[in-house]
Amino acid sequence: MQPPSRRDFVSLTVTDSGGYTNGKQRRQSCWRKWKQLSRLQRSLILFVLALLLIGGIATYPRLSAHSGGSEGKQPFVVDMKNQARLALPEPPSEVSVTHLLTTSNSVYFHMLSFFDHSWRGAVIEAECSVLDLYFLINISLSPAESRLEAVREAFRHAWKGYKDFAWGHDELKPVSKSHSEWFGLGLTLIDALDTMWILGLKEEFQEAREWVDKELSFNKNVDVNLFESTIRILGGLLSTYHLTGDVLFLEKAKDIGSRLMPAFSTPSKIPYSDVNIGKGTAHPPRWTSDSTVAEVTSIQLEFRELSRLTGDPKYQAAVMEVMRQVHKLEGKQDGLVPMFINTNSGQFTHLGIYTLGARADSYYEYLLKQWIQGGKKETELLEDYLQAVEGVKKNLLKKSSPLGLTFVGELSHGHFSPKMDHLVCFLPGTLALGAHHGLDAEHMELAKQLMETCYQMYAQMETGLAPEIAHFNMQTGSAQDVDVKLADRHNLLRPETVESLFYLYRFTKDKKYQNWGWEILQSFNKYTRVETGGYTSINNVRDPKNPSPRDKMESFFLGETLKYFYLLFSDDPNLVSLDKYVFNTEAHALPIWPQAE
Ligand code: DMJ
Repeated sequence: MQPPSRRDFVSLTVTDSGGYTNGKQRRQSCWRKWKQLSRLQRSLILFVLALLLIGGIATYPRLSAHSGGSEGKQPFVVDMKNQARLALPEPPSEVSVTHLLTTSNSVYFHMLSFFDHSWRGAVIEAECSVLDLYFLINISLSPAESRLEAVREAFRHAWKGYKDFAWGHDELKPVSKSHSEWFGLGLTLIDALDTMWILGLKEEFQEAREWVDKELSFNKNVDVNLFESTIRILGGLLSTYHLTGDVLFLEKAKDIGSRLMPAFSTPSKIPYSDVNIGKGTAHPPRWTSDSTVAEVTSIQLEFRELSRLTGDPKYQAAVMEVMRQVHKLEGKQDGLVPMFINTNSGQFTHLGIYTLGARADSYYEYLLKQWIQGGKKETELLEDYLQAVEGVKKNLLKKSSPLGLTFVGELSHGHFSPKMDHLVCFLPGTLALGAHHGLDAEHMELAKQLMETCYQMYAQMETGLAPEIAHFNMQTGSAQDVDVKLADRHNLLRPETVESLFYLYRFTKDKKYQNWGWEILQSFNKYTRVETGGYTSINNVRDPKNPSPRDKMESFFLGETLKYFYLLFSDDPNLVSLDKYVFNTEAHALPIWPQAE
């Protein structure tokens, strides 16, 4: 057994090297060791074993029931707060009584916290007789490792639900143990591919690869949304290709990419929202000829990369034409764009409403990220981004009461509304990324302020989970900064805050960002985890007694939220280096183009 890596990491095991069942030999060896100990040592051990036995017996049935039955004698750690079970890779194989003796104070300390359920990482595997008792206390996982393992465990749990009830379909409905179809293309599976790779879940990845190889076909008479299928499917396949080097994913990416191209055949060259990938036809939604600004300006990273990989410039040309037109359009306010654009005229419509939330959000994100992707040479993109940040500062930033949180509101025909979508929480991360790539240090200061606000959108809710939309109080004397309207109380397992926490932690190394993320992960586990597998979006973040499951696990929970949790808890700056990759708006990593090009 390895010595504990920290004083408070103690292992007490009574085992043998050959397994768990050869009682006689082990008993003899333990008995010999036992007799060599002093009376004080024996009393101490007996005292701790008695405590462990009581705690283990009291806790085991509940934990075992929660975790869905027995896995034989495979040791496992239990995260007491989340009631989650983390399997240990290898059974320990040595007696380590000395560790107990030399660090008995910390053992005692941990036993206390174990009993009041505040310590995450107690042990649990008890058998009948004292000498057969097999206890493992804490295990040598460092806090960082155990957080990473908790994310892997959450992913496995989500994946189990998807595998059992929704395999090959778009989304899991974890409560009804069924699935829903959007495009009929295995959306969750594709969105999750690179997450599995990054988390090191090789078996799960191989199964999914097998499905992509054998089952995934884009030759289907289905309408897909251009933006959603670009960011999730094309982005997911390209990212997985880059991380793994497996050309299967590149071939699939080329296939879907070329099938999406009919969307650009419009009078204005501003693409339609929907494409039939089987028939090769495209159309706007039934009720309008408008497209959403965020949608037509957040497909560029993926199509540009497809051109670079295939050597065919048509993909890049189509999406850059959109950027060229949007760059010079009338109707912006200080760099802020309206939410709609017409596919016939190529003009903005519904002028006068400005938001960093739904329908505009990723326009701003992709200005910066395209500039980074292309090696920081495309100055128009940078200019538009910098102007937009100034536009946000001038028109949309205000402070709340009582905490004085900086938030981003909305402007409607000159009227300010203190409404902030959770979607806006991508902004701290994007601002921090820009500062990392050499933009004004003030951007980082603003990023930090907004990060605190996004965290408070979670912390001030009774479940610890943010609502879809928050309204900020600005009157002095308000009791709370964040108000939530009845219709806005849902949480869809969205990633934006965790995403920004990841960027902020990467660049500042301030542990508070990891700790905030840890709190959020625990809240997800407490209120959205479905026992039989999967996580569900919920209707009411203000009612911990009845958060009211909506019975849907969005693909971005696996594609983005869990991936960003993992990256947040990792201290390795080279785990998807931000100097080599840029994440698309669905958290799929695309390479920053080599400078020589
Ligand atoms: C994801 O599909 C993407 O992050 C997109 O940019 C916004 N909406 C969801 C997640 O909230």
